Formats: sequence, C-alpha cells, structure tokens
Amino acid sequence: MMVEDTKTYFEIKEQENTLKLLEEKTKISLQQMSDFVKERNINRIDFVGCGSSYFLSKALSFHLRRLSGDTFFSSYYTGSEVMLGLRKIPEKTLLIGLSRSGDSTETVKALELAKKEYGLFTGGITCEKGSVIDRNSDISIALDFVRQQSVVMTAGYTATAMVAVLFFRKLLGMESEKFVKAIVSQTKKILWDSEKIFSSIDLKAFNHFVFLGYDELYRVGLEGIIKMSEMALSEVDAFQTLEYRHGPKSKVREGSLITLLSTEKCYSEEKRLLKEIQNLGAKVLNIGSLEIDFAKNIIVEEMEENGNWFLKIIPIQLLGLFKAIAQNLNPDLPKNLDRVVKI
Ligand code: F1P
Repeated sequence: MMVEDTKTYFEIKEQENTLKLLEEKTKISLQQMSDFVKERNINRIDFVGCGSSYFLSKALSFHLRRLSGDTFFSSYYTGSEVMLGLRKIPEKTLLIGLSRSGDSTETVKALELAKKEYGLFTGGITCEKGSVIDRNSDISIALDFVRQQSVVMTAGYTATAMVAVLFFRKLLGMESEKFVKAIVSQTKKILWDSEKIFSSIDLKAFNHFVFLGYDELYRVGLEGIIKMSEMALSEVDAFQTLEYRHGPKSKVREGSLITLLSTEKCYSEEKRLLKEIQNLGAKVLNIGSLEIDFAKNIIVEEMEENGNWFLKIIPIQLLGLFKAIAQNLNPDLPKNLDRVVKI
C-alpha cells in the first residue's frame, strides 16, 4: 500500500483548502457565538471532549487564556470526568463541547449534565451538522464542509482549532484577515516540507517517537501520542522539553526519533537538550522558525502569541501516516478503533 492510496492522506492534504474556506464559511456562526458570550457577560469558557477533541480542549483553553491575558478564565475536561460527576463547573460558564462526530456519548452526556444539573451555558463545535451536540447546545458551530471519512481525526483537529481561535479573536477584538492569510500560506508550506522529509527517511528504523515542546505546543505533542498510536501502533511519549532530562531520557535508544516543537524564546536551551539526546543515539527533528544545524528541520515561521500552534500537528499527522505505511499498516483502518465511541 502507498501513502497516496489512503483516505487519510487526502484528508491531511485537504487541510490547505479547508483552512482557506473556513473563515468565509463560518462568518455568521462566529459572530453569533461571540455575541452570545458578550450579551451574557460570560467571562469563563471551558472546553470538553474525548480523544483528539480532549487534547484540543487542553490547547484551546491555554490559548484563550494567553490571548485574553487571563481576562477570560478557561479550563478543560474529558467528557467522562464531567459525565461521571467528578468535576463541578461554576455557574455562568460557557462549556463548549468539541466533537468531530458531535455524537461521542461522554461529551454529549457532559453537556447534558452541565445544562440540567449545573445550569451552565453550553456550546458545540463539531464537523457534523444536525448531530446531537449541534442540536442540543445553546450555541453551536458546525463545520460541515470538512472532509472526514477517516477514523483518525486530522482535518477535523485543525479546522476545529482554527474556528475556535477565530472565535477568540472576534471576542477579543483582534484582527483576523492577516491571520487567516498567514495560516493558509503556512499550511501549504508545512504540508510540502513535511512530505518531502518523511518520504526521504526510512521510518522502519524507528520504534520510539517523542514530541517535546511548551505551552500549546506541548498540547500538540500530546495529540501526537494519539496520532502515532492510532495509525502506526508506535511507542510514543510527549513532555515539556526540559522535563525530558528528568527520567524519560532513560528510554532514548538508536530507534528513537525525537521531535522538538521549538520556539524562539526557548531556542538555546531546547537546542542544548536536543544535542544531548542526539548524543545518546537518537535521531532528531526540529519543527520551528530557527534552524538547528545538527537536526532535520521543518521551518515554520513563528507568529505572534503562538498563533499558528495548531498547524504544527500537520507534520506529526504525516509522520504517523508514513510510519503506518512503512509498517504495512492501513491507516484508514486503525486497530480496535471506531470513528465514534458510543457507550
Ligand atoms: C473523539 C474520538 C477521536 C478518536 C477515535 C474515537 O471523537 O476519541 O478523537 O480518533 O476515533 O473518537 P469525537 O468526539 O471528536 O467525534
């Protein structure tokens, strides 16, 4: 099987187009969601989801606090911890359920409980118009133009991330036109550069993958755990970069591929760590704006306030896909998995 024979490949590639269309397609819903928050004087927006949608909740919550300078409070949960009554969320919170299918039982039930028991406002961002979450939320954005036939979530992640970020920017009165243009042109470059790199590496040689980064990028690394597990059944870890010295580096070996999601602010310390790991026998890859001379590099210009964090999952999606093919696995049919978990 070749990479090009898979649906997952086309969904990953399609992201360029999806992100280009996104703002135009969601203009009205974005305005409505932002008005909803303003009219009710909401100052806390929490996120809930399962799987990739949970890791996205974590990243979006962090990003909202960053963009708003903490004028908005935000937290995040798995669908199950809310469904099981393990979390009490304060009144006047808008709890946004993220779900590609709009139908994952735990997220659906979390939102139901939030509304009925805690009296919260509920929101949804989903790729399925008319799904339970889309129908039952007080305010919802449906990204029904996002192609998503695969079990593994790829375009659904970046589209949901981008629409949520556009919502934050609208709410906070930030400009979006230049932002969207930059995102679209970077997506194209990232897709191109990543494919070039991963088609030139013998991925059979690796049996251990690690993603390192800070802030939103650490959360992207966590999503990387899901991608490498689902598609390639690989051993995979994610840590805040310098945390890697504090125990996890024991696992470094010749078959390790360590990916650093670097930032300019932390560049010199992150680079030092990467060298240390390379000296232990690992191969190293850097995704960031500044090149690291001893590593493979995917160069992505840095944006203000870490604005393009969600695009950095794209190389990782492609890594999972190429690794799956190298292992003779079909990424369209991940082992033991269904598209939606209904319990
Ligand atoms: C959540 C999810 C996916 C995962 C898997 C099962 O789905 O955990 O992230 O890839 O296929 O479901 P959703 O609530 O976003 O539809």
